[in-house]
Amino acid sequence: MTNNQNSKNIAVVGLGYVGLPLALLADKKGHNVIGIDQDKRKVMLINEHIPPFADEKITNLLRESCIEATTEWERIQETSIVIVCVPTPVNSNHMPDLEPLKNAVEFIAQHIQKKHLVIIESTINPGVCESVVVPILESISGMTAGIDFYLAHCPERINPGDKKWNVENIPRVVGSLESIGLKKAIAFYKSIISGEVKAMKSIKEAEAVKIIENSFRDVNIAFVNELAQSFSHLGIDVENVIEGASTKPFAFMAHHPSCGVGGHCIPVDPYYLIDYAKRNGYNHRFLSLAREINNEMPKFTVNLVEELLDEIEMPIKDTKITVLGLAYKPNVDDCRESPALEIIKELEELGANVVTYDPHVKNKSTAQTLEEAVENAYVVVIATAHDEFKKITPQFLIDHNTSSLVDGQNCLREQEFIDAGIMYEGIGKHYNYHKQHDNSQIQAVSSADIEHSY
Ligand code: SAJ
Repeated sequence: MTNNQNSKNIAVVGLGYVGLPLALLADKKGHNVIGIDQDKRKVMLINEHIPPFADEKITNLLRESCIEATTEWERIQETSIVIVCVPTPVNSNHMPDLEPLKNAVEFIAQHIQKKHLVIIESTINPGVCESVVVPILESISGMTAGIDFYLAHCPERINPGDKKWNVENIPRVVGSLESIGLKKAIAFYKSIISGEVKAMKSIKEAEAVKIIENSFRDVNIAFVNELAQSFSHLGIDVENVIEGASTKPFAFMAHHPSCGVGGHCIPVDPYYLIDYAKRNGYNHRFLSLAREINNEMPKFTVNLVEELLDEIEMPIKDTKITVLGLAYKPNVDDCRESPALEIIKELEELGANVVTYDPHVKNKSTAQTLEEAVENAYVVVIATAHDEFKKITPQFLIDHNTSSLVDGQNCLREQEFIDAGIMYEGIGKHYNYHKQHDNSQIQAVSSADIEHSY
């Protein structure tokens, strides 16, 4: 049997948050998996069954896995399917950066053989497979896509930290240049995935699915972030309004305002469509405006810090401000596009003495404990809703000589902090302390009142 007739041999290129779970799943389902990554340390760790990043499921699967990790592209020749899971970031001007994908495809093109199936899982805008990937594969391999080898796109849907949805049960969509590639790709995913595997009309439609999924999320987050900015002028608690709207059993989907939108998906993917459409004559005003609103949120958060300092007539220069959280979302160690980093940058540009602490990113934190971080801070900002921070009590702040809090994730019960004399600002929960003092004799409705008001 020639190498590439052995349909069990899979190469996964890129062993990060997307590629490693996929490689481990294919291995668990009986495929012979070769993982290819240019990071020698990551390759060494994986071959030692040591997880290269914090993830409980990965740690368990890696313990019993038989996958072989390597930096040698030649190993592709032993396989019949090559799956590309390399990053597709944006650069500092928010323009798509396809270099990692192009580099990987160039190496793959040197080693694919007849009947090879190449699957791109990296998130890309419509048109990339046909206008970027195919030309590279054909020009270097000398073969013709859809005839000598096959190409499909199955956008990744990994959700780091999700306890319910994982690489095995998340439904997938698959598109290809033609029917044989589509059938082969669907057969592969059905051999490892328990969720639905939907065949798309074309490879372009498959590319568009992931982009619109995440653009949908970005515009909905921008919607509530705009409400948060508006309601902070109107004395309306946006989270209470969202809770109220969520009682509608249909046609409403709750999203929540925050200090910003981070990660390698949501704040990135819309730019791929914006750029591609612009190059083809259409200007996505709505997607662009949503990105603009979400990118404003770190500055909006810093403005709340300045307002609290104004209340206590403290200048920001050389004043200790603590930022809790560096990661872009709760209970992960990933800081890509994290709004916390933007908040820190803005505060430092204003001359503040910024102290940071993230229990999941200790190597990048300036403080090594929560207590050390909070001690004598004039303002504490919660930038990430890690479980550890959701346990912070008013008394904890008081014990550490801190009296002002900006809850960038609206993750604490504000009334408890206000009742304890802590100056609290949330995102879209702005309290005008002047008005608060004037109305001090009016007892704010407490959550207890609400619970027992019937
Ligand atoms: N965020 C808000 N408000 C929200 C939801 C999120 O400000 O209502 C912020 C988060 O704080 C974070 C950023 O947006 O900084 C992204 O959060 P996310 O929950 O969307 O997490 P991601 O980036 O891991 O998104 C992934 C995506 N999955 C894939 O692309 C495969 C996304 O499609 C999922 O919807 C999302 O997980 C999810 O639902 O958890």
